[in-house]
Amino acid sequence: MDWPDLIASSNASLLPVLEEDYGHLSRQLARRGVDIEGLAERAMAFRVAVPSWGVGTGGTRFARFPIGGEPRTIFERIDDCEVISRLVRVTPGVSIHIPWDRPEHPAQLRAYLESRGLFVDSINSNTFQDEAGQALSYKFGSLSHTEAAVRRQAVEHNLECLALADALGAAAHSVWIGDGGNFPGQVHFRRALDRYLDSLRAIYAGLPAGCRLFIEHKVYEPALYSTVLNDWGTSYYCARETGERCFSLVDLGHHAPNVNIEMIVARLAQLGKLGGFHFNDSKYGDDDLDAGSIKPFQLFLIFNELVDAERDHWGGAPVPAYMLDQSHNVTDPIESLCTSAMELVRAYVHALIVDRAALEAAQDANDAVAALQLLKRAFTTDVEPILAMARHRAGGAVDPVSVYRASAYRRHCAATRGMATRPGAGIV
Ligand SMILES: [Mn+2]
Repeated sequence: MDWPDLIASSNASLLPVLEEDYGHLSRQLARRGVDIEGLAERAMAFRVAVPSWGVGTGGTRFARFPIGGEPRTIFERIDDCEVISRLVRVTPGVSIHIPWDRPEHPAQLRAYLESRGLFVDSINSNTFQDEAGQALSYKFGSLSHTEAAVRRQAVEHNLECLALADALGAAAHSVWIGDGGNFPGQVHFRRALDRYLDSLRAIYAGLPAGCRLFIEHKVYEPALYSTVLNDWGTSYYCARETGERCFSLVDLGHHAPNVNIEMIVARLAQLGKLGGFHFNDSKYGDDDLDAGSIKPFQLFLIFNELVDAERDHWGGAPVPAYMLDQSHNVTDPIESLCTSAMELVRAYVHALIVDRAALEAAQDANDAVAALQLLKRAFTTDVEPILAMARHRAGGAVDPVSVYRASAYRRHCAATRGMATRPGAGIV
């Protein structure tokens, strides 16, 4: 697939109109004291990691509908991640999942990624299902299990992930557990949390230098009554108790409907424990829809807090890691991941054009209408020309989905890879 050629010829036909729109937006923003070139540079520098598990079709509790040409191995998953990176230019990082992506030779995997301009951004452990041949079951929990031997097995799995993080140069290891109860009375809430924390400390003891430990809370599912790490407050407490390189990870879909997630983001940033994100979107209880597809204003408000927190150096914490975590049931995963990454850049640029001095003045004057207007003014500005120009300047596509469709990449993969038979869903 000659991507540079496909991208160049598509861009050439779109550039005249893009330049006109970019010039118009440039004058519009200049009147507001905003330099469009600075925004284009920030858009080009934005980074979000794509999940290796997201390039295959996901599924629901009911069914999975595979498409032809899905990746069968970690190497084919990386090939698909490379396509996304070539088109949108903001996704060189790949989040991998163990055991689904367990490499036989880590050095070989690392070289394969590097030769494509990619790298492993984070490792994700899996103790929410049983692996073939596994000695003990996680049916009733893993890191918080009532039996010490099961907890030890789950800790050992995470230590294996940390060794891989070290070998692959990953900057973070993310832990999400499915532990919890399905019925009132099933789980002793306080003891289960104590056991989880003990296990977390054992994992933290094996954390390689330069690597951060992320813990991901989730209000429910697969446990449907109570979850051990259920909310951001519990996550903050556990991260603080575990150590200075342990941080809370916010998965946007892991909260109850109507929860003020932007406020959670502000709290964690203020407390110096915001580790990163799993971006996606949600309407009801589903937690893996495409980022920005349901609640774009919420996504903007989250980035508004992030841009603001960056000015205060994240409360002393390292720069948060941005990752996508989605399940693609009815779309081509490559198209979903491309458009989702672009939606994040859009929310970021929208947040960058908020007039922060005016917003603070409105806040100090208790002028609610002015404050909201300032946010809406940024949010309703069509910044697409900035995003498209940034992609073009970085060597990506002005219109990534069109280039992808014109490439017939999936049809090519269907011919070489066939129909995937991978079981299970991609819901994490
Ligand atoms: Mn997640």
